[in-house]
Amino acid sequence: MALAQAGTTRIQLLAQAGQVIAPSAAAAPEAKADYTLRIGPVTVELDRSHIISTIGYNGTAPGPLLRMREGKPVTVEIINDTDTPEFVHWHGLLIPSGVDGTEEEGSPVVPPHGRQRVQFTPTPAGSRWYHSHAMAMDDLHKGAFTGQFGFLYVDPGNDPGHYDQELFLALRDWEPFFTGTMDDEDDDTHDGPLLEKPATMNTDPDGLEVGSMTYSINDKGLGSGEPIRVLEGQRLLIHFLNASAIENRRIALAGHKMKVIALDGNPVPTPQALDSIFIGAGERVDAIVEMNQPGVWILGSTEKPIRESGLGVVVEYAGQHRPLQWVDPPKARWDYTIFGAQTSSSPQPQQNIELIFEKIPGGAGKFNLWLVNGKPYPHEREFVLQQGTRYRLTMRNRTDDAHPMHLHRHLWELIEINGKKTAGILKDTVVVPYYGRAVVDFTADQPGLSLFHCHIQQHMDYGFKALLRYA
Ligand SMILES: [Cu+2]
Repeated sequence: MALAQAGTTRIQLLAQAGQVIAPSAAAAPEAKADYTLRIGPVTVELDRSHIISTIGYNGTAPGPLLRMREGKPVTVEIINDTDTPEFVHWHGLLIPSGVDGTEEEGSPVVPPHGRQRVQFTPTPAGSRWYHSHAMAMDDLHKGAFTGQFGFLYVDPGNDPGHYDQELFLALRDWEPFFTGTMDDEDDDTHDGPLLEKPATMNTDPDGLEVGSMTYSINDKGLGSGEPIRVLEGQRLLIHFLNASAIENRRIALAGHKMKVIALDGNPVPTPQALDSIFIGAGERVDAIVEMNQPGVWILGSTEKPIRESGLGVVVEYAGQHRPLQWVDPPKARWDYTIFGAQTSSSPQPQQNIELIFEKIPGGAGKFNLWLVNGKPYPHEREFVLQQGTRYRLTMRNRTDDAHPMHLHRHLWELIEINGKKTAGILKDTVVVPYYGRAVVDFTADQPGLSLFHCHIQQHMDYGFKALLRYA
């Protein structure tokens, strides 16, 4: 492909994910920051009848796409124009605790009407993102429920660029509310026996969870905003992000297969072309799509009510005036292991850490309480790592929800999902199936505090987190 030729389209499409900030472009003359993020009120016009008032970065939600070069140090100026203390977390980057934007790790707060400057060296290359790490508790106008999220792409030194268009698409829900009836897609996560189902169940009534009825991809609901315009024969590289504070999602591009080449920004050993893709909250999936089915199609949620409430975007081939089409993809279970290698080239773990997840229905007053190894956050000094040691985390999910579990500042390798073995898949977040099990290995090579938590904001706020520390 001709890079110069694709350039115009690329920038045009990036604009859908907020403005592109190139290094130095946004810094004030007196400040030498490479990037500036200003936290403040934004309005998001999902469509003509849904205009959301929330908090975002630089006047948009999603915030600007930040492109950084792997290994090249950057300075980011964060300005907080709100009355709320904030934290900007750099999800998926291997950077020190002090700049990770996480209160529990001791990162400094961005004070209300104050500013903060952070410096770090972005690594590894790939699709990362940034978002508020503030607690929300019972306030649905805080933390990840707001529009404070954006893509961060760390460019490798040598991008082969075998694609004609590059898109950054974030899945979102809006206008969250508390509800006693959650209907989610967690069934999708199961492909095997209920290995962790307790023999006796707590049958107390569940506390309130958070739901939504308004959705978008980036800042537009399905049918509003510009379609993704393609030419027959093009190859799209799509960077998907599930920026939801609430739920895991499954998406499909009607009429097309999407070839998954990277998970959480890290290339997978065995790319797979699939009819639909499951993305846990906080996860990223990179996919290549061959545009070989002329027509006008929907790319969106596989759940009809969610798609029809906004979670989708139109993909339109040039010169096509056919009606908009959706085709349900075949039902499938999500199975990370199909992207893996047969054997791992990593060292064997030296120590095992068991992590048992439990839910106390209504244990936090109106809400559920979430336990890691029998207690909610904070733990005392349970999880102390020795630098250089390779650890195996065995996550046992004894709850009826699938939880997208995230470890800050480290990459882990998937070893086993519900008893199925795999190797070579590097991630920072993994959806642990309901009543299921996930096993991951990682090397303790990032001294400092590291937060481990469920990426569902409410679960994290009500106990579902733990700090890993170094001896
Ligand atoms: Cu959770």
